[in-house]
Amino acid sequence: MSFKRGAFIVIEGVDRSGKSTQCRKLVESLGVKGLKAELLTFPDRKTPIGGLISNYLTDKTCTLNDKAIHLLFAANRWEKNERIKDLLNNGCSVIVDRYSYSGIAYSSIKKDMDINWCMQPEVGLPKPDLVFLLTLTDEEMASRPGFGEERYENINIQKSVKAVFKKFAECEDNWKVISAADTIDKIHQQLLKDVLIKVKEVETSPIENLKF
Ligand code: Z5A
Ligand code: MG
Repeated sequence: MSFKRGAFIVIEGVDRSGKSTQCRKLVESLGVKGLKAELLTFPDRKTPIGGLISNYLTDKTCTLNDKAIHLLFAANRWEKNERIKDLLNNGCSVIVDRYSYSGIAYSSIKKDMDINWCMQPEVGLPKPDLVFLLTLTDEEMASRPGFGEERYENINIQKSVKAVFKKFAECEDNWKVISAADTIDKIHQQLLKDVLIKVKEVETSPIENLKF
């Protein structure tokens, strides 16, 4: 019997676009269909590096240097490099809630943070087979229940981040833009359909690495 790897799926999008909801539902539905799937979330706040990130996000008085926090977010992904590859190589699909593109988007909108510099620490990480971008119009974004208390949770930052995500979706070959304004179930059915196709499509192809 020939070896079959899992698919590497990422969901990106602005705050409250439903990423975590959709990631959980995908893992659940793949499981129901007898397909192995595991959920990973970035930032992963449970590791020591993730703890520093969580403190930065929740404590707005924390004055960590912009390049330092950028590298911590990237390091938090590198911590999971082997885990992601092991899962994929063991035939388990990996569903990821935010990835390198969030890292690049949220950092590169800051003053004096060059986007090419921001991309470099992500180079060499496993490349997703498919990235879903959940989109909301500015009006829809503003109408979602109030932002929380964390850093970055304001409409101007989210609008700037949305523009970076849009550029990725236009330039990268493996992105699919999905309106996040539909019902949770309708969005899920759309995503699941594409994920099932992707699982079949990549099962015998090598895992690629990110390059920008
Ligand atoms: N960040 C960074 O700077 N650099 C990096 O490298 C990474 C991240 C990886 C924390 O991220 C911050 O870290 C984030 C980017 C930055 N800052 N911001 N903004 P996070 O992932 O921990 O948190 P978040 O994604 O921003 O927020 P969130 O609340 O987890 O959003 P979500 O996952 O997209 O949404 P959700 O939890 O699935 O749903 C939110 C609510 O909407 C919930 O009540 C749902 O039931 C409801 N919902 C979901 N879907 C729908 C639909 N379709 N209709 C109506 N209501 C819905
Ligand atoms: Mg979330």
